[in-house]
Amino acid sequence: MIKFFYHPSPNPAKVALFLEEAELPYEMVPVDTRKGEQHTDAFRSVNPNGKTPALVDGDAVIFDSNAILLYLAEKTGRFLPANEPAARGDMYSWLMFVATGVGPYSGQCVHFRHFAPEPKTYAVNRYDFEAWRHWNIINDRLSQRRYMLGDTYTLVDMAVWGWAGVVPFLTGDPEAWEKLPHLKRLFDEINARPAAQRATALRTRHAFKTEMDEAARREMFPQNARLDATAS
Ligand SMILES: N[C@@H](CCC(=O)N[C@@H](CS)C(=O)NCC(=O)O)C(=O)O
Repeated sequence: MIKFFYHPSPNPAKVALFLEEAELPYEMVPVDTRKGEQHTDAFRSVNPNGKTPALVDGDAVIFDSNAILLYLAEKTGRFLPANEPAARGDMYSWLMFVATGVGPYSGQCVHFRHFAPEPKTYAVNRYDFEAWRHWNIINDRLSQRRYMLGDTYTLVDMAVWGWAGVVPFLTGDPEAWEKLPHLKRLFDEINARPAAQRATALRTRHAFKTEMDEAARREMFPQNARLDATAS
């Protein structure tokens, strides 16, 4: 049975959605990152990068959410576009756009807006700008087609869905959804799918730590130890 190393956050969410859409049997293995479980030797032997999600499927070990989506799509032959160069080219481009742009800029936007110490005006301005720029590109694309790759729901929509859920939080803008109506339309459509509801419910299957207290900050932001050492 597939082992799915999970934390209730955007990158694992996309993988949960794929597993549920494909109705693949899996065992959810909680990795409580606010308690530092991503730093254990056991988890590092699965994902040397020490982040969720990760997957073990027999002798295949896969980490990084978008790599896992591709792995599962190839394994099942599902949620992929047509097997011809133009369609596959589109898929790789948009999947990597989410992997290398949407995810990292959104994540840094959350970090600097909500968790970084002052002064942070420069960093918030940069990451807010880049996050909006990426989300607007997705919104524009979705203004012309139902799904990211056209008429068919694919793994790229799942990748987008994982991060879309935190758009109001990461932008800090209560009107974010009004500004991204086409993204909101896709987000609502996917949320209404039974698989998305099961994927979302996964977060309630384990009592994950929710407080971002000092101990959680130490585990999540280990770089701060260097600042403390410099200050003392
Ligand atoms: N590129 C990785 C990023 C993974 C990632 O940043 N995961 C977050 C949850 S969304 C995490 O586990 N954070 C814990 C930490 O940074 O210590 C992916 O797409 O899977």
